[in-house]
Amino acid sequence: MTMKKIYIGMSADLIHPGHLNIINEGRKILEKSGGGELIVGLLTDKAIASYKRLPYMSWEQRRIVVENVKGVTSVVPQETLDYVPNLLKIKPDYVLHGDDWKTGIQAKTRQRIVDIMSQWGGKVIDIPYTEGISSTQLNNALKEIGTTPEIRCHRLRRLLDSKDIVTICESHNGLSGLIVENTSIEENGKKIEFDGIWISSLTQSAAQGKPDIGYLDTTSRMGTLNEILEVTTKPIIYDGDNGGPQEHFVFTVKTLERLGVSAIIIEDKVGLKKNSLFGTEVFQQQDNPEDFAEKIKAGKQAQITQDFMIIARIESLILEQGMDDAIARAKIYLDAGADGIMIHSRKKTFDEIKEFARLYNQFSNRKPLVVVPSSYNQVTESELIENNINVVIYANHLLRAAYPAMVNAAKSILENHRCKEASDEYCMNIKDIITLIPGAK
Ligand code: SPV
Ligand code: MG
Repeated sequence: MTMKKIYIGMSADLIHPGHLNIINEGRKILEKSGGGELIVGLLTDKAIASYKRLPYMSWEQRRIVVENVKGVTSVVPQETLDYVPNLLKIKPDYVLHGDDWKTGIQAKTRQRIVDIMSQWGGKVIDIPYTEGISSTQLNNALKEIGTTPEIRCHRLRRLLDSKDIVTICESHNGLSGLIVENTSIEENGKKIEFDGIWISSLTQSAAQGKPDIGYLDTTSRMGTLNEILEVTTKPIIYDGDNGGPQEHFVFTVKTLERLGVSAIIIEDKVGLKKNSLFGTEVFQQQDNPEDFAEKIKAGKQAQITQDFMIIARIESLILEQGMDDAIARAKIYLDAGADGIMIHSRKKTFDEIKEFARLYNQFSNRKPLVVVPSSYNQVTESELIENNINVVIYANHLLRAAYPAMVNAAKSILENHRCKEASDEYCMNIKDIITLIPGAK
């Protein structure tokens, strides 16, 4: 009797009876045929992130769990969603999978595996799907439980390691936080959603009816941040304006880290804060790069974990100081310990950011590059990826979308001297709003 090889591909983030059933069926086959190997192809974070949300546990943590499941003889990384590279290497006799993959988007994947396996006489065995439990259900339950500051904080670094581009969307209160947390679409069988949340100084100020001039104090900003933290699990990037005086900045770093925020972005400006998108229309002064570098260093010394990130935002292009100045500053800030660079522009085209990225990408100590395409909004995520840009922040769109809708409703009530038209044209159903948030009833 020849020793058989069985291959089972899985993410195994939350091991449940469905997984164990498939492994058990594999074990039974091996027992009948006189033994052999049961190899689990454990999908890497990168493979999982290519089609759905990053798993809760890291690959190493998942490996430890799966290795200790009865019947598993070895665990190998499956680097892509596609089984084929591993199958060609291992040439298993059987691939086992839940029979739910016979229909829908996975049917194609299955057929490809059937075809490849036939090259060496291998077979696909479809195991009857275990009803009543699924990873999707468990994931939803986990989302309700929430997360911990440590897990949330670390998540941004994991995303940077596993995704071509990390997508971040602005949120300015609990409700918009829920939208960033829960909105998703299906595209070619993949679930697309935002990876994280931007706490914008502009939209947080605007939502409170204040200009973006650094008027909201840290306590007030932390109030909104807490509102958002309470109802979300995704990683958070906090807009820290210029970080304040160094003596204050170190406290802010510690506070954010304690709350589980993943990163703060601070800009190299001094004096009364004005929104960058005004550019040179208003008086804005850039910080001396050496002084700003000192602030970065102090922040890095203040943080306690390895995970928290301080990202330096360069305002040279906004203030028309030229590309050389922007690049020189990027060097100084990285040398000071910055964990990433955000380069901002108010140009209508992507050109100057593209040029910055080209020069920046040649740095030997390059760290993640962050952009905020509010002005050059035609740029696509694929173009950003082509230019090696790691994080895109959609910095203000939820608030900008909500505002005109509210103005329209207000005008409609005034014009009609009643609220029927506003309700019919601009509003969600009353039943929907009272039950919008889970737990309302
Ligand atoms: C913010 O969202 O507050 C930002 C980005 O800092 S910008 O408004 O473009 O300066
Ligand atoms: Mg801001």
